[in-house]
Amino acid sequence: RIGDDSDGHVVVDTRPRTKRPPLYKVLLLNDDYTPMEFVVLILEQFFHKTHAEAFEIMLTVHKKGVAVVGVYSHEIAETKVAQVMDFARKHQHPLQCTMEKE
Ligand code: NFA
Repeated sequence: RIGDDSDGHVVVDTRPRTKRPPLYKVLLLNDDYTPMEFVVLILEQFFHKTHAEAFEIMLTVHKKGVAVVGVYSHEIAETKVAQVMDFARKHQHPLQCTMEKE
């Protein structure tokens, strides 16, 4: 950090800084048409959830409207969103998947 002391001298912070990249939440959104089993399949296939975990998360989305299904780097989150959106489109389901900075 750079500032100025009382005599007007520039103060430079020389502490080592570790820079962690931001993380992104991947969100699944509820809709009225996508079959529950299809959502469970997506959570198993693309997010490596067990069947019980996948079912629980699917029910949370169904009841609350949205749930975080994973937290990843920007590149991995983008890939997950694209995989889900492509798979849903291929099966003609309106399922929506998005990401947001944590
Ligand atoms: N609400 C959907 C249904 O009743 C199920 C669903 C759950 C859809 C989670 C999208 C996400 N068939």
